[in-house]
Amino acid sequence: MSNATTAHHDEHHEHPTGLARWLFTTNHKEIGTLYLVFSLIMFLVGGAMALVIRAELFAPGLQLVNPEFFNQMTTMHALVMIFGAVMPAFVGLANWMIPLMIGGPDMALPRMNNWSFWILPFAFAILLSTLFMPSGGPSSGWTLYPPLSLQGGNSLAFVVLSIHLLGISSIMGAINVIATILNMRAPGMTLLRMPLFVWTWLITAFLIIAVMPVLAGAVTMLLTDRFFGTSFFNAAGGGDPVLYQHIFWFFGHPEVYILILPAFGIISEIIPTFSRKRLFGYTAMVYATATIAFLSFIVWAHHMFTVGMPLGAQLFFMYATMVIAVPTGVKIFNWISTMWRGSMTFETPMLFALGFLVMFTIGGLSGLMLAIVPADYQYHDSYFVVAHFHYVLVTGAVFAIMAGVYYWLPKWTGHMYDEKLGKIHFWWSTISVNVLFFPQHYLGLAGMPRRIPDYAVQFTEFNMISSIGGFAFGFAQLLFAYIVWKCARGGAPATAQVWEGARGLEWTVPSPAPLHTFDEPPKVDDSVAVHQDNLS
Ligand code: HEM
Ligand SMILES: [Cu+2]
Repeated sequence: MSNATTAHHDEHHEHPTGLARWLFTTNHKEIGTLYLVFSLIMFLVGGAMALVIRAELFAPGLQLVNPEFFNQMTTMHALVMIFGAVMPAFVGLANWMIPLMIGGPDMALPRMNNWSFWILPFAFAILLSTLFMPSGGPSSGWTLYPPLSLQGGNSLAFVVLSIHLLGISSIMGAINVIATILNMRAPGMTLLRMPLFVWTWLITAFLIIAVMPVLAGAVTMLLTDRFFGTSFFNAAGGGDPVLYQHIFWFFGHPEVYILILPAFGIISEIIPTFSRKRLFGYTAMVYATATIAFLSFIVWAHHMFTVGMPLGAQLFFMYATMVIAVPTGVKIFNWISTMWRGSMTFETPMLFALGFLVMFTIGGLSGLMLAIVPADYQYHDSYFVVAHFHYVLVTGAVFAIMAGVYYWLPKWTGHMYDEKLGKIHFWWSTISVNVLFFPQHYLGLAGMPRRIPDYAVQFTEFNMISSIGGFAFGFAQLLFAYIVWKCARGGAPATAQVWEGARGLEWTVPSPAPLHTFDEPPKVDDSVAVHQDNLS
């Protein structure tokens, strides 16, 4: 295969520098960097909010913040982490890697790409500014359930506006991903030769387009109920607050898969590389991803078993939810089989991928417990739910993002990161994250409710342990920011292939990847295809 990377293109048009370069860029790599840097900042902002929560919960009673502010912190923490940290990180990785992986010169819609990103800082400026308004920020939880969410101040209007902006950004990003994957592949890069990260993103993009408008509809109805006299969710006016929960979770459950499917893709890239084998069961992985995406549309009411729905509905949603464990199990099985008898090494990306494998599975198992209706009557709205979704989102989604950052950082910067610090970061994070979240299972089972600033004294010890873990985990992430910064500044030069076992087009271009790659499409055949079931 010819190395199609050419430097000549860079001279054609002079490239703006400084602020203008970043404001007006249409280059997928620069936009990818913008997304990733933005995501890291939001991760630290959302993390600071989490530490406010954990500091208050260190001991029973009210010490540091008043309950109003505490509720704003739980709400904002979730919104910032979901829409500001995890989703933009995946979009950043998509921008950087999808064109490189499919042998395309850029994203299909570069100007829209610029706009998708630049909406984000404005959306978050609006959202975060509500914290400084007289009525304070949103405090009803990220789910914004009425009637509670309608009982706050006028800042709700700003929250709704910011959610609309975030939705617009996500939908434009998703359109771009789909258009890129369907149109920009190099000749020979058939759909079933695409790396799994590309596949999982293609499917995720359809989920985004399908459900972000549903969220927009739900919050618009909140807006009109609050400001324009409608009664969609107001029983006194003929409406129904449970309707909101149905609409919200029709968005919300697919949303949790938007937050995890690209993570599955990253893990599917890393495990074969460090096992020096091809991915086991490539086609099954593609079908499992599509199956999970389909099922994610028919399980939403497992978030609302306790609202008083018919038994038949409870049974349907319980069994449908459990069925998701089947394709998820296929994935776990295939990752393990990929490692089986491989020549494994344990560099930092692989450590994070293995941490993902073990701890995401713990989150999946607690999810299965929650899916059992009579059990959920006990667990619902308790700290057990908090433990569940942090295992799937922090040790799942966030660990996968970190694995991906360590994996591709040498390709982006041209330098190796500090492996020793990376390993310290992994072990420090892994130990502290379990100290942080594992005790929360017991707190929930023992009856501690979620979203409260104060608790009964018998919960003290486990809350203290959890808070200590929280601060330790938080400081570990400052180390992460330092490692990334240090790697961007310098370090041992990286080769084009970077990792001995790495396969795929992204490893055929030099490190750092030049601004323009694959101006002339590479030729792709089975020898370049990353994974093919019928190959050894
Ligand atoms: C085997 C897979 C899974 C099952 C069976 C499952 C099941 C459940 C159930 C039944 C609940 C509702 C608990 C309650 O409120 O009483 C729940 C909550 C939640 N799950 Fe999962 N889950 C799974 C995977 C995931 C994944 C992959 C993610 C995200 C990456 C996720 C994120 C969440 C979140 C964020 C909540 C809490 C939502 C809220 O109330 O704010 N889950 N899960
Ligand atoms: Cu769900």
